[in-house]
Amino acid sequence: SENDENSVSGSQLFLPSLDECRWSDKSVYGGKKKLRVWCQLRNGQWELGTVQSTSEEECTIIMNGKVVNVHPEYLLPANPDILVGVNDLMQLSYLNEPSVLHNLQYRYSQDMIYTKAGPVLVAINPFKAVPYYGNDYIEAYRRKKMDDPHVYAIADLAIREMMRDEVNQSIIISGESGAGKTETAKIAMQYLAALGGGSGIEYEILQTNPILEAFGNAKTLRNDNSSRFGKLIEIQFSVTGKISGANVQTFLLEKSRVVQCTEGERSYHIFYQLCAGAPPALRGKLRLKSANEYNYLKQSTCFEIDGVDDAKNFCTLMEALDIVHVSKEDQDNAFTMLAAVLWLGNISFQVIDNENHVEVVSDEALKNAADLIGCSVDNLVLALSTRKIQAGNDAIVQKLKLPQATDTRDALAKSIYASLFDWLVKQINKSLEVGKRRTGRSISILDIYGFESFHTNSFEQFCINYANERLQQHFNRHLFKLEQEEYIQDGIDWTKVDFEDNQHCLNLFEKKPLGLLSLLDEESTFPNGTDLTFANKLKQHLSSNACFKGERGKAFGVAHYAGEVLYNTSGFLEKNRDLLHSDSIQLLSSCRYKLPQVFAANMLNQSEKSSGQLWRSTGVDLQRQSVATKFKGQLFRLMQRLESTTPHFIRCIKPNNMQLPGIYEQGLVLQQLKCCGVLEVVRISRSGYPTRMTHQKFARRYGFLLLEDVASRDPLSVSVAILHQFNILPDMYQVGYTKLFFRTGQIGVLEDTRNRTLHGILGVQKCFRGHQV
Ligand code: AOV
Ligand code: MG
Repeated sequence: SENDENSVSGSQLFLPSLDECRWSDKSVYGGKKKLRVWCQLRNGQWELGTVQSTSEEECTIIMNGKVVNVHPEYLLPANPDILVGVNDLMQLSYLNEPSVLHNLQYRYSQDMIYTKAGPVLVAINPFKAVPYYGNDYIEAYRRKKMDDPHVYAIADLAIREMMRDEVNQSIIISGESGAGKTETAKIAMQYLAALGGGSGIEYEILQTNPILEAFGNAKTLRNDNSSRFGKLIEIQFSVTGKISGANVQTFLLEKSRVVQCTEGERSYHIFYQLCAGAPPALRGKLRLKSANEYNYLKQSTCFEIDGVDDAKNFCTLMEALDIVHVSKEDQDNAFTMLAAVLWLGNISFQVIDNENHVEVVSDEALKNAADLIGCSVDNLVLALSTRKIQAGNDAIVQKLKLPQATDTRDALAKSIYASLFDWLVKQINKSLEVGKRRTGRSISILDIYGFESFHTNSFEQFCINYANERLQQHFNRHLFKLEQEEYIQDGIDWTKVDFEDNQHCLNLFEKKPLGLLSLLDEESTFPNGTDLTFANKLKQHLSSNACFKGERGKAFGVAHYAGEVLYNTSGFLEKNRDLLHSDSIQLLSSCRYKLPQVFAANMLNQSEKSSGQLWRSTGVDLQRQSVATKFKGQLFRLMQRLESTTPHFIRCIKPNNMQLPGIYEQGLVLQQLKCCGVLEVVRISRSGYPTRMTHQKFARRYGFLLLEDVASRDPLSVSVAILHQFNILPDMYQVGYTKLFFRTGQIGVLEDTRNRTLHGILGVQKCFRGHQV
């Protein structure tokens, strides 16, 4: 019934989802004058206006002092003044898009960056220091002296519910790149550390942030400190509510950044920190040069970030590593691996015949790389320029061509870096671990990449958006469940509440054998599979799926809950295979240093463990689980863990793309509200009954509007009389045991009448007084 006969398209595209009151519906609006309305301009922006007169076809509005005639389709009711800037969007009588946008904008202009949307906390990035953090505020929220929405309030609720129910909690933070997820996660950790602190382990937990950010964050075009991995940190508490330990789990680090980097972006912070901040002895040992002398770093001309001191951050990092008990020796080992990666990138090849076969150029880079990973120059040369192929019982050594050699070098660099990252996380976990007991007293904070839709979307976006699709389902299910519980308690019919499920889209990804992931894996195993044959296969098998759209060439579209995204399959197969030649692994395992050996052992171990769902590739390339399958497994385990927790949701919003304070772009905010599902919550509650009022309160508030005398009657029958007199349609409310439940907007109409009647009464009184004088 969302389809209105009158509905038009074009600029009205997103109207039907939230206009809980049809403007053209005379029973609600007919003939009402002086009403405040939102009027949509041609550029999509909304302006506030006042209705002068209405007819079927046209409304006359005063807007910015001018009189304009507008088709009712372009109007939505605005909230009364008293509701401007409410700290919970649920308090709005009208939940339409302009009202929500305006409310958030008003609060943002007052530096009130947090607002509730029912159970969800909306956080708008201030892009400047706001004075709401630190011990005084923590204390205020702990003592409940403060009740404005805040991350602290969410963290506080999580602690209380954890202690009360002995159920694990989770704080799930989502939002676009640069929206403030990582900062928000740190603010939540700050609060938990303050309340649960005492043993000292809280300092260690907080110090994981600079470490993981150094190794897993980078400057991108969207965020100077963009996380290139997903993170779940579980903080465990004792019976008395003190922090006893923690555990960090990471998801899908963006490896490609180690070897390639877009102009204006940087590789991982740690490389620049190391180059700028390593003390002289270390510099000498690692043969370090400045960042702009390394090929992997100089693909972009950006080496520094405004307001960031890489050298100083390197000192901070070393202190943090000390605090989480990574020994000086292991720190040096780790830095050595980083230097090895940088020098690997400077290794070059020389073409030696007309078939493009290569030799490794014997230079400083080759020598340094070999020394740093701890192998002989000869072995490194062999690993980078030849490949062993098994032919029957014989091993043949084949020379590599230029692109293969470059790929081999880059794959080695990427795998060393990714292994180092995993190893580091493991060290951190060892240090934070408190035995294996699950206490039912933990709070997990999830800071994962948000939904992404760019001009061109590749494998990374494909995985990221799949993850968000899973999270969205968790979000829906949970919020929907919450609603239902209250309805059941009050004995009302909740079957009338429905919400949009994204199960179809998840099926498109996960179905076997004909789903996006299965087909991707299948094509990845075919020696002759290419990005184009993959795209064609998708079109061949999935075109009947409503969430799938075949496009020309290598493109395909997916209708995500947050909007349609067009993917380009270029690079999908290679990124999904993520091959590392077994020669490279052998090289690592033959190195004389500890870390390369550990890395090699892990890689071999991984390929053995995954033998169940293996896909095979050519020759002696190592058999491993595909990246997509591995990610899916991780996500499933993540969802299982989250499913057993009481979730608290925070949705971060980026108000502009310039990373500047004070600028609120309506279109951008709206798009995110929709993408990250805030409007969805609003919509869910709209199809439910978000406004609740006890029979008593309702009777007291509106009883005087009744034409009949009800003084002697009980609150319930007074309430019912009010509902009848005001012709509130049966679909619009439900009567519970203790409360009345209303659909959005219904109370707004009653309030309006109440206010006008009150004004009328006051007017009459004034008039009488005039007479008396
Ligand atoms: P993200 O985690 O959501 O992006 P961040 O948490 O890194 O975004 O935030 C980006 C930048 O916004 C930070 O570096 C701060 O400068 C600023 N910022 C965010 N929240 C606040 C706050 N509460 N107060 C002050 N400044 C803030 V990404 O990891 O890119 O998805 O991948
Ligand atoms: Mg982040």
